[in-house]
Amino acid sequence: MSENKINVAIVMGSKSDWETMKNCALLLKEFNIKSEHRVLSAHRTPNELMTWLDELKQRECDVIIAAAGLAAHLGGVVASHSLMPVIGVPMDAGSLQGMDALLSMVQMPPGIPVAVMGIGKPGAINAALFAIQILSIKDPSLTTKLIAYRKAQAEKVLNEKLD
Ligand code: RP5
Repeated sequence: MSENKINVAIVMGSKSDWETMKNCALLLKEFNIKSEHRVLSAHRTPNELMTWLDELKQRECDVIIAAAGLAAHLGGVVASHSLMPVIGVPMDAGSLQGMDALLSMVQMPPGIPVAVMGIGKPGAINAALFAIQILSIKDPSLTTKLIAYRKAQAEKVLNEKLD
């Protein structure tokens, strides 16, 4: 196994996406997942993106989470250059409230899949959970943690007090 192995890599198109994607990184941390996050853009830094993807292959990364707004090509470009499962998170970054990014990400041509989550924070949280569920196929300790997470979530809903 590679010395620098990570399980999940988060890439986002701009620093302005970080406020939303922090929710994803925090959840991965809560589950003790080895991860890293980078700002790299399919449009603004295409060469550096390719170099980083090559590094991820060497480091035997398992899953990539790609977040971008506007004409969001990041998830698709990452998926086209790798065989790692790619989870896309559309960012609410412009006048179309993320619908532009959602459609850009989800309408992939057949042959290059991207697993697209919802727009913004809910998508960021679900991207982390989906990545953990993928990793749990080979790591039963993560399944145990996911069961506990869902139990805590259900208890919170059931104990909700209304005014
Ligand atoms: C996308 O453009 C980024 O992912 C971001 O969501 C959006 C706006 O980027 P900035 O102009 O804030 O850098 O590429």
